[in-house]
Amino acid sequence: MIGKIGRGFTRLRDGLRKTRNQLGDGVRSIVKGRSSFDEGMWEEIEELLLRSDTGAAVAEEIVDELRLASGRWGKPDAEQVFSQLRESIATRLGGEPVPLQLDGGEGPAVVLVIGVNGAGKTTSIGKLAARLSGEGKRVLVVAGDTYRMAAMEQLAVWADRADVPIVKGKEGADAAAVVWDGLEAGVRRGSDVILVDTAGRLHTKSGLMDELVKVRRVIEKRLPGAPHEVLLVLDGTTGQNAIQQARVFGESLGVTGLVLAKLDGTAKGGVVMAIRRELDVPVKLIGVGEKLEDLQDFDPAAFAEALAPSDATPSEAQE
Ligand SMILES: Nc1nc2c(ncn2[C@@H]2O[C@H](COP(=O)(O)OP(=O)(O)OP(=O)(O)O)[C@@H](O)[C@H]2O)c(=O)[nH]1
Ligand SMILES: [Mg+2]
Repeated sequence: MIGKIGRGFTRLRDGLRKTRNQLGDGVRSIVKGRSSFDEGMWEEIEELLLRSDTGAAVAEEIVDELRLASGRWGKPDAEQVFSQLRESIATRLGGEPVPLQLDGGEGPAVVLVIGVNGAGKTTSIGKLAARLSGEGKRVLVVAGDTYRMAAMEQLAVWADRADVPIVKGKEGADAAAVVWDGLEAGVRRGSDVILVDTAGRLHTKSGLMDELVKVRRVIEKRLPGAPHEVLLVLDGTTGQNAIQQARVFGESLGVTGLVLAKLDGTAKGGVVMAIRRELDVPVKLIGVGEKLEDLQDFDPAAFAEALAPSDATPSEAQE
């Protein structure tokens, strides 16, 4: 896999270690030492897939594909099985990456970032700001989570690290008003991209959805054509629960892309396949760690490849 070998791929592989230990290494140990394909083996593989949160339908389809392919193989061979597994996973993930739409035309591109509390919104914005700024884009972040001082401060720390300006309001200020000011500032400064952070939980009586819908409307009004992206951040460690959240947000807010955060913290990385199957929205970014460089474009082929069993080198064998 020349071309995939690089720093980004190494980080991806490291970040997906838990899922890989379960899936890639798991399949290898199931297949190793067997002299023939038997029912028990398929069941064990299906069980592994289920444990990584692919969902029942995906697990069944993948096992069917493996079973079919096994007709061409003489006897169980871990490498052949994984190679088919990788192909099945990549197919489930939908082939080509879907890039972020960051072309704002005449004005800035606006990216609205939403999700339940603790999903990883602020962290993902910080990482994205650093990356885009590193690519030479003029980035502005807007602290639309006005309910907690700490939330605005957290975004300010990220903005500082990424070396990009931030617009924030007073604690308890109307989020939509702060976002309006943020867009004004972005237009005035000639920003290329405006990243808008939002609250995950409100400390007032109004519902979160109502507030987010209002923020979205303000963006539409201030900049026709915006928001260019509405990114829903999902916590990868919640597995299948993420799908239900995506449905709720998707209905009211016109989500254009998913960010699956914290994949490094879970063996349930198979949930990406379930998401792809159940939802019409593409996964655009994945979070594989807490550092600035740990937010990656989601690439189905690289993701599948990163789940390949580790060579049992002493260091990896110990993990
Ligand atoms: N390991 C790991 N941790 C992450 C990742 N993304 C976010 N986190 C951590 O998850 C926690 C919550 O992240 P935040 O970015 O504050 O989440 P949020 O959605 O902004 O939360 P609220 O503002 O409370 O709604 C923090 O401790 C982050 O460091 C990731 O990709 N990997
Ligand atoms: Mg936050």
